[in-house]
Parts: sequence; structure tokens; C-alpha cells
Amino acid sequence: MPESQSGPELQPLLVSLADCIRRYREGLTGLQDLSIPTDLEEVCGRLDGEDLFINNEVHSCRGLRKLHLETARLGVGLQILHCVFFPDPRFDLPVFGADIVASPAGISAAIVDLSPVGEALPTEINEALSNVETPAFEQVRDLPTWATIFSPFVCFIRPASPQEQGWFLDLVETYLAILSRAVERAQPSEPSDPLTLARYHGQVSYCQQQKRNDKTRRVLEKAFGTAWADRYIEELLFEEPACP
Ligand code: BLA
Repeated sequence: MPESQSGPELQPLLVSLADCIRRYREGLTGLQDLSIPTDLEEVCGRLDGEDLFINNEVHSCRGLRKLHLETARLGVGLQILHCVFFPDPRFDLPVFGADIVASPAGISAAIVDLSPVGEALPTEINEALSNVETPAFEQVRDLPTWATIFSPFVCFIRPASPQEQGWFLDLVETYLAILSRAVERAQPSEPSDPLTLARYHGQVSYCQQQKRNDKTRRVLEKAFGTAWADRYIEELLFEEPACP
């Protein structure tokens, strides 16, 4: 059977969230496509008789060195939306991260954060997030041990209803609006500025901690093998920034 470009239909929350992220991305200044190795960009395969696919969109803009949006079907009915906006270390900006894991049993994990690359979030971001009312999600999940990189405003839940899925979508939109405003306002420091260097180190450790998530690795290894999974994680998902 011929496969469509985007693969099989995705769960509605993943579709809405991807659209929301794309809308904010389009509004950023200096948006450019980033090229990535072709064998990592669009991937199709089969596992246990199921079609697998990964679709990647990678950009850069003024203030953000890499904006990565991935939608994927990876295991037995497993669907994933993965998004990270990595800041350019010359700018005082946080990392935006969002991840949704859905299976035929429902959405098991939905997480969003603006994560600091230093001791604390930039003051402006911290203040804006302090004023956001977190919806009363029924099932708030415990973070794993590697999750020390997230801010106090991280939201990690299992949405209990379509209503909660809507709340989560709205929350992601709020976080993106806060980030977009900060991106537009931010002014770069010099590459040699100690603040730039500190933010670079902070981003390296964000990447290193994310790489400790065995659940991501396991799913990729099962679908595409260890060597490919390693490269995908090191070179695309959590590629470390170049030294400024
Ligand atoms: C959990 N991530 C998971 C799980 C799977 C994946 C299968 C377990 C689901 C569950 O606990 O309910 C798999 N996630 C993937 C794969 C990709 C992916 C294969 O993004 C990409 C191809 N993960 C991130 C980012 C964040 C993140 C950016 O990639 C946060 C900003 C968080 N995922 C995250 C967390 C868990 C998770 C915190 C729970 C881990 C745990 O409970 O041990």
C-alpha cells in the first residue's frame, strides 16, 4: 500500500499541538530551515507488522539555535510528539520542551516546560510563568530522577479527559507566547561573555540529562536498532550546542 507523506493519522491532541507550535514558529524573526542528515530527517520502517514513521521539522531563528518538532509512530500503536526549542547561548533565553506519548490506551504522558540553562529562569520569564494559573489536572505525574533540569513551572500529567487535553494545549500555547515575547525582546551578549559561556554549559547539561531518559532510547532502539538510535539521539534529539 502506498504510504502518505505524513504517515497514518495522528491522535487529535498531537495534531492540534503540532499546529499550535508551527503557528508560533512562523511568527519568529529570521526563521530558516536547518538541514539535517537526510537519513535522520524522514524515517519509515516496519515493526511487528506495523508501519513506523518519524517526521522532523528543524529550523533556526534569531535567538534560537534550533527549533525541532517531531511527530512519530514508533511502537505498537505508540504516537509521539516531541518538541524542543534550543536557545542560542548568546541570548538569555530558556529551553522550551514539550513531549506527548500516546498509545491505543490513551495519552500516558504530556509534559511542557520552559527550562533554565542556569541557576534560575530569566526574571521576566519567571514572573510571567508565576502569573499562569495551572489547570487542576487530576493526574499529575512524578518526575524521573534525571528531570532536575526542569523549572518549578514544569507541567507533567496524564490528561484524564478531552477537557484536560484542551487545558494542556492552552497551557503549551501560553508557554509559547511567553517564550516568543522574550525571544523578540532579547539582545545578544558577546560570544566571549562569561554569561554566554555559562548558558552554553547549562544547555550542555540540559542535553546530557535528557539523554538519560531510557524510555526514549528503548523505543528508538526497538524500532530502528542501537546504532541508529544512538546517532538520532546524539545528532538530532539532544545534539549539544557548539562552543560559542
Ligand atoms: C517518557 N518518552 C517517555 C516515554 C516514552 C518516550 C515511550 C514513556 C511514556 C510514559 O512514561 O508514559 C519516548 N519521547 C519518546 C521518544 C521520543 C520522545 C521515542 O520525545 C522522541 C523520538 N522527553 C523529551 C522531552 C521531554 C521529555 C523534550 O523528549 C520534556 C521536555 C520528557 N518523556 C519525558 C518524561 C518522561 C517521558 C519526563 C517520563 C519518564 C519517566 O517517567 O521515567
